[in-house]
Amino acid sequence: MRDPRYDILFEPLQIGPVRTKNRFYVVPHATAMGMPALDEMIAFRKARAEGGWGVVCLEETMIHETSDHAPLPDPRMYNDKYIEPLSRVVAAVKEYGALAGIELAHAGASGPAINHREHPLSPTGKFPHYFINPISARTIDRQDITNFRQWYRDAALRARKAGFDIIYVYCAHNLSLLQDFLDTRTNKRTDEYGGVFENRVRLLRETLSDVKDAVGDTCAVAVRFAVEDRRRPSNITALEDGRRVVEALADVPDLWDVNVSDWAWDSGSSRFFEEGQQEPFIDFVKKVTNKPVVGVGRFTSPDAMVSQIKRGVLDLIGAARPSIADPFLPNKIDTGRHDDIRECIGCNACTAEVMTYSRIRCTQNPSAGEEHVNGWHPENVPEAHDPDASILVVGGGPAGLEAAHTLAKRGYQVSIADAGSEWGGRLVRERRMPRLSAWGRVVDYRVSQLQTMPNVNMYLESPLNADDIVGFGADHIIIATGAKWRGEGVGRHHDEPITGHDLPHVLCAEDILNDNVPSGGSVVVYDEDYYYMAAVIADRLAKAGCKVTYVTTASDPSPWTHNTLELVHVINSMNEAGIAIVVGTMITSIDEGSVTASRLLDGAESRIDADTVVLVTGQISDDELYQELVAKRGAGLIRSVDRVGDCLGAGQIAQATYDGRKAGIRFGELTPTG
Ligand code: FMN
Repeated sequence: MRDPRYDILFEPLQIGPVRTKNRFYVVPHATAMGMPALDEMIAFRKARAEGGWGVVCLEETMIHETSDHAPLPDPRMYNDKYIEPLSRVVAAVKEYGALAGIELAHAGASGPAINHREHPLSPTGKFPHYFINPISARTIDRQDITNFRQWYRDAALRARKAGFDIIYVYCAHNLSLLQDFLDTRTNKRTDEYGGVFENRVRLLRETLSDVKDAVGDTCAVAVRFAVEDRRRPSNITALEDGRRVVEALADVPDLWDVNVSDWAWDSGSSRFFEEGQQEPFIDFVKKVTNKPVVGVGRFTSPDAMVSQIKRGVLDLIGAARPSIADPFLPNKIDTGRHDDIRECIGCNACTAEVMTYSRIRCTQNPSAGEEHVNGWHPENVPEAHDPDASILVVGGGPAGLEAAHTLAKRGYQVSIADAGSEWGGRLVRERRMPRLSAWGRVVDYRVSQLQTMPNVNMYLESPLNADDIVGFGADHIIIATGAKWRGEGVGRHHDEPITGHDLPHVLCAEDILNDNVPSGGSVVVYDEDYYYMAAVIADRLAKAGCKVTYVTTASDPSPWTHNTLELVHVINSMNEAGIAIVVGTMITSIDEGSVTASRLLDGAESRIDADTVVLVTGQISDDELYQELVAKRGAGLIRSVDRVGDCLGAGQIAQATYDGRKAGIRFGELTPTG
């Protein structure tokens, strides 16, 4: 039963010539599926429509061969060949009454166009800035401008033919030719498309008018426009040209989809940005235009959504990550099932997959990207092959909780035990570290679900040994005992322990996670893990008053966070905290009061003062119990045993929840391992 406070979210809304059934709007976002994995893309989008979103949009879809982000497989609308395949996405979305949107884009100087070996285009020739490629974009001339306008028109007509209801013109993220024209850093032209504001906005105005002329009688024409460039000083700000663009084109498009650029600020992770963080930049838009406005902000709370609408900030609630984490978010609000919402944790595992050109994934929703490949549904699971079968899950971290939840939903008799006094495994401690509190939602969602299920028994403070487990008599056992951080320094560059690792002033991540924190003095944090942990520990120690030097063999601090769009924010926050950063450097030995460091580039040696050293070089799976049970299985004392998550191989939490789901779905279907 829907709470009447949320009725407003379910009001239909007119967008130009089309009408959305509600205000839940999946904004354009990539899945790294594109044309090569069309069936996967169809299944992914369809799940969002099924979950109740009024509008489901496709990501950046390139209008011409001069524009591609290869190796990222963006969808295309270059020619008529693409109409039929994309019409299948539309049909899948419309099956559930959602409108289908498509974001027609030209990457301008952001894409190297390497797939087609064309020369990328820019207002004033410069290097493509998204990928480092040895090709310069060429300056777009008058004929190119005429062609560009024709490509947009043609692509829009094809999109209409494919059945799309909302057709976008893309001008955001510093990834668009149209944005390159607005920006005085990239547009140095002296003709009527350069110089004064009216000239720089000309191509966007013309393109919007062209697309409206072509398809505006039956399709809504939207513009995705980043009103503020938050990355660097720019003329595009909400006080300057960002606002002037909205004022100048106020009622030209049927819909304003507004955000900030570039991507690392738009899809800002929860470590650095709160829900609704874009409001101060976009809140002027509705005051300037009479057309509907959609905006984003990792919205998962229905109260925050209602507030956006009632306060006149937005008309439609845009979502990328919250819709990835919970495709059924609208339906859950509609039916009053708020506790069932799987809230996005803002970890950006989804962007990481796009950045690494692999199928989209999600920490909270392991079915994301697996709808077609594995046939996984965000909400439904296959029925138990035998509802009397009992399963014991040992370990209550992300993998164990997900396995238990999946199995319990399937109808099995599930027991889950953990030695600790709190559910969450690695997240018990990690969620208390600086900036990681939102990740606790992984635990909270699963525990709150399990606690309501009659076929589930949950046991905390229950350390079980192999004999206990045999005595428990479950039909199947899943071991999810996690991993521990190494203390001896073996890592990416060290195959052997680091000399001096056993000195009393040398700690590892386990110590800091256990709150064994030095109260001051100089500390070297050594990172060979390359993800978040070392930077988070450095932050924790700086907050505790230590003088921190972060040392890594990588060429950037926390280099993998490039993929989660956090790298720039990690560096900024380290600078703000006064943490010294030393990259490309290996610690070769540790002595009393200092470490010896060797620069990878030339082997130059130096000493860095360190009253304390913290090694963050890797993890070791805690799989002793699993190995003992494998032996018991060999002796015929238990029937089957499986292991999941960090116990199998330590990594991202998204991998742990995926493993848990896989073990939960496959039980009864496949012979368990071990
Ligand atoms: N925005 C686009 O305009 N086009 C894209 O192709 C696109 N790809 C994205 C892919 C992923 C995995 C994510 C998370 C975001 C992408 N975005 C893209 C940005 C989102 O549309 C959105 O503006 C941003 O994530 C903020 O919304 P959210 O807080 O609801 O995630």
